[in-house]
Amino acid sequence: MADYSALTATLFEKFDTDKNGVLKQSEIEVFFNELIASRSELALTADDFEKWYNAIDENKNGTITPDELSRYLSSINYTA
Ligand SMILES: [Ca+2]
Ligand SMILES: [Ca+2]
Repeated sequence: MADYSALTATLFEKFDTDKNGVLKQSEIEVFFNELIASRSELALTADDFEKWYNAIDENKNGTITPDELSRYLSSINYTA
């Protein structure tokens, strides 16, 4: 499995605007919109956001940690 830690750190640098180390929905929604635009094979639409977010938020505590995001990036073979 590829190492997504550097990529995850880059994405947190970009999207964790309040710098608290986790991503809330409003922060990662920007990334979601980029995925809709750039990864058509994921077949995502704006309506899927809630479902998509909950799928990444494995422990369902309402925020995305670097570990959770890293596993998601791996699952879709994300490349920057
Ligand atoms: Ca944050
Ligand atoms: Ca979580």
